[in-house]
Amino acid sequence: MQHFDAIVIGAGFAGLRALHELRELGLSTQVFEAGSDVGGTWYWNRYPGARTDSESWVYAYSFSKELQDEWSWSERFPPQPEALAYLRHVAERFDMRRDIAFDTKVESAAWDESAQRWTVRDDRGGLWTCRYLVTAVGVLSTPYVPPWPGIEKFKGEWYVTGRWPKERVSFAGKRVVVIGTGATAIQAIPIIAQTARHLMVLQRTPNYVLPARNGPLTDEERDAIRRDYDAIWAQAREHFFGFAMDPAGRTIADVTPEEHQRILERGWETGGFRFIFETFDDIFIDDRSNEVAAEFIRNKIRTIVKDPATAELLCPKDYPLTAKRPPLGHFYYETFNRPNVALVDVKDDPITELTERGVRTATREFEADLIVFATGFDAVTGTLTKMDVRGRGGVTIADKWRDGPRTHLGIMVDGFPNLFMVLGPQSPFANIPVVIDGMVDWIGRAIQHLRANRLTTLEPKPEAVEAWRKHVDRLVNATVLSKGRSWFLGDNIPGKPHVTLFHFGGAGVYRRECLAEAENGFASFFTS
Ligand code: FAD
Ligand code: NA7
Repeated sequence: MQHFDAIVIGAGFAGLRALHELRELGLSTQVFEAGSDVGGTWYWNRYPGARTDSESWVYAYSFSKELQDEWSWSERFPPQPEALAYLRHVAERFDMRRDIAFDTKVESAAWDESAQRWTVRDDRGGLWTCRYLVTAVGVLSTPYVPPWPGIEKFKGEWYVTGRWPKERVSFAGKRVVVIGTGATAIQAIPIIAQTARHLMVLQRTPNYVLPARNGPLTDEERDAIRRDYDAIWAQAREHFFGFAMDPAGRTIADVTPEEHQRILERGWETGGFRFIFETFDDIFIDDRSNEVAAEFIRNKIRTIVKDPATAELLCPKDYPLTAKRPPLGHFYYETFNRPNVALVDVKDDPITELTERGVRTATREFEADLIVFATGFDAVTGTLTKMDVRGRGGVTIADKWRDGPRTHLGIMVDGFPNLFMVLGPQSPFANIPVVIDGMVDWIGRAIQHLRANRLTTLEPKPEAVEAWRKHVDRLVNATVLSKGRSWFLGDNIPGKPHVTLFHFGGAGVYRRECLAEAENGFASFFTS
């Protein structure tokens, strides 16, 4: 049984960042990755149209000036192959592959009380031990497909977006059914529509889709980004959602209704999340402001989509803007003006089964040659609870979190010493590279603290975990976010507890909360 100072599970954005940090501390580190390459999200999500919704210049690492200087993004919102190429470049640039075991899934990890170590078992028969276990398993890494009966009867092709094959999938001449209208489907639908004979979109809940306004970056823009990287990162670290944007500096109440429309129009044309963050600062905390922005979007849908019945179906009406994560569209609404595309509302006529010919709802059957399941993920907790992770006394993390996750800082769990989660539940909902950077930095500090003080274990006190739960609840309740049904509240999966899975207090605030813990000598933690 080989021993490492640290084992990292996952070789996506978080796992690579963690490996870099642990190496800098001089720790022997082994990474296990279920996929055949680095990339995580960008390795698995190869569906047509997949690309980031974060602007490229902040969807990157900030730990190396040289890396920043040598990498050039081609577009404002890079496509999946480019995001994957970036992570491959990082792995090679920092000679990371030698410490990563690919095609190796960690099945279990158990805290060994007597040895004060973790024992880790993989699916190839490997058994390992480590002092520090770092999970970097992703918040959107376990796809969810509702358990409809009948898939084995279906005679056509079918694909799950989060497990898209490496081989090219052709839609040409086919009758395609897409199930779902979340961020993933909204990226895929316009591309599939270009070649499918017919595309049927089965929608349960419409989304507020913001236009991405994607485009290539010019050489001048790229030079400017490189020149300004320090300022860009300083801005992103402070921004509530980790983007390089300044607050709008105004609320809806500050200006006239005519001004509302002018400002929102400018935000709409600028594209991306700037529609929300550079228009009015109270969109996601004030119902009235939210409704002004929401109605603006509904009116845009009614203007873009020519068939009035389809337009009304596409208009979200029973939850506020941002109460579901707003997707970015690349001519999404325009796609419904194509003669080969149809939208069907399955809210009151739910899908019941898959048949030999296609998809059946309570009252209808939709024939298909190809079905795309864009039905989301068992988000945030799913990947961790499906692994057999056992802390003190053999308690599994799935049991510990039966009524919802319990963590301190979204990084550590009481009863699970030296288990460090990058992007654990109750960590910030924000542009993820910014969050990962702060979390991994904190993990590095915690391990340094242990080593400098000749300590072996770190584990949060139960009262700190309870206080963090109350804190994240308070934060979400101060926003409009709790007024919808969303995967970030566990609502997308029947039976999953309805609890907030994220910290909605802002990326900058969170970073300071973490730093305060470190500077306070880790007072909320037991050490031994
Ligand atoms: P992942 O990239 O999910 O990597 C986790 C890795 O862990 C996977 O490779 C998985 O195979 C591996 N793993 C899991 N369990 C095990 C196990 N038991 N054993 C071994 N390996 C295991 N975020 C943004 O901030 N901006 C965006 O624009 C954005 N766009 C997105 C678009 C899509 C389509 C999706 C699905 C997500 C998007 N996200 C975005 C969120 C995205 O997941 C993160 O930005 C980021 O990629 C997460 O990195 P990660 O390393 O934490 O997790
Ligand atoms: P989402 O946003 O969870 O979207 C899943 C979609 O699938 C959504 O439209 C769901 O409708 C739909 N869905 C799920 N279950 C059903 C059933 N039973 N019947 C009909 N429709 C269903 O996942 P995505 O992959 O699109 O996006 C997740 C994140 O990945 C995204 O925010 C980005 O960060 C990347 P619902 O809304 O639940 O009614």
